[in-house]
Amino acid sequence: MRTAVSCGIGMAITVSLLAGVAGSASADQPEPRLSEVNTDGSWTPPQVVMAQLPTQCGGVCAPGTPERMRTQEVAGRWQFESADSGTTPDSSANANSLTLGGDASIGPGWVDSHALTLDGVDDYSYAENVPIDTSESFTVSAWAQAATVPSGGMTLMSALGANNSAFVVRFQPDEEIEGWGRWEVVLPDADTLGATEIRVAHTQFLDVRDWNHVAVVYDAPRRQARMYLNGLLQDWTCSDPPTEYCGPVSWVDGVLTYPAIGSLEVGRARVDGSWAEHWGGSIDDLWLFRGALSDTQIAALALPLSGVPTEVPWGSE
Ligand SMILES: [Ca+2]
Repeated sequence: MRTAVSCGIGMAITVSLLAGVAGSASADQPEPRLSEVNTDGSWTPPQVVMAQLPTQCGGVCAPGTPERMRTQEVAGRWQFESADSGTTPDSSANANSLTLGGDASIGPGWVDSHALTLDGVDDYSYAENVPIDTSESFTVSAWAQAATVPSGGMTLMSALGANNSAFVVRFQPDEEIEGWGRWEVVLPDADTLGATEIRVAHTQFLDVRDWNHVAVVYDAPRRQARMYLNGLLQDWTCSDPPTEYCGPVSWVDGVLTYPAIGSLEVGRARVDGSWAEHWGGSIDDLWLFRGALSDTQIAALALPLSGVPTEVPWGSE
């Protein structure tokens, strides 16, 4: 896990190093410690020191808890570079392969060489379990491109509960402007029919027929859901002097989520008891993380770079 170095720890190590160099000039002094952690004279890089600190506070972190003190782990990453026996591998340590359903296939890609290709009719991909607790902080991220202008809503991914979906990341096309519309995440507050749904929408993106990077962060301690498009939150600030019109913004506070006990679905959602909203086009480099990634980390994920290692991006708060 990559972790930002806090000023406190970083300074402690720096001071210790300087003290060690100075102390080594005297033969009467014991061999200096070169870090605050080791007793054998070896030095541990700051990012490893940080990784050894307690990080677990899950969904009960007090407001304002630094992000580095919360869990940030890669729970799944699917790069869609290959398929074997109807599955495509998970690059994370969980090795949680996605099953390809319908005529889903591996086609031309955006990140590295290939991507998941879906027909928008009955293709999909899924894992039997959602490898994150969606009632605690989590982050999902993927690249998506529609093959054509969609005639209705299309789902990038969803996480099933018993009765509805803990989250659905979807695109809703505009009825008049071709290729336009809004990206949104739908978050019911309970796994019950008729639960209250909170939607976080984002309307600043490239044409849906271009590759767009979509990311959703649920920050449980803050009860905040954030949606990023191409690495950015939507944030239309008020004019100066302020007017009544100050929106929209792509985050919402006061969001409660529940744990998804069903499957992770890629390219479809469960609507009124049936599979619907099939994605027509391509999906690439899908990540799931435990923990709420920072703006900086989301921006890093939104760079379409090849050969990115499967680890938490640098830049936690
Ligand atoms: Ca790929």
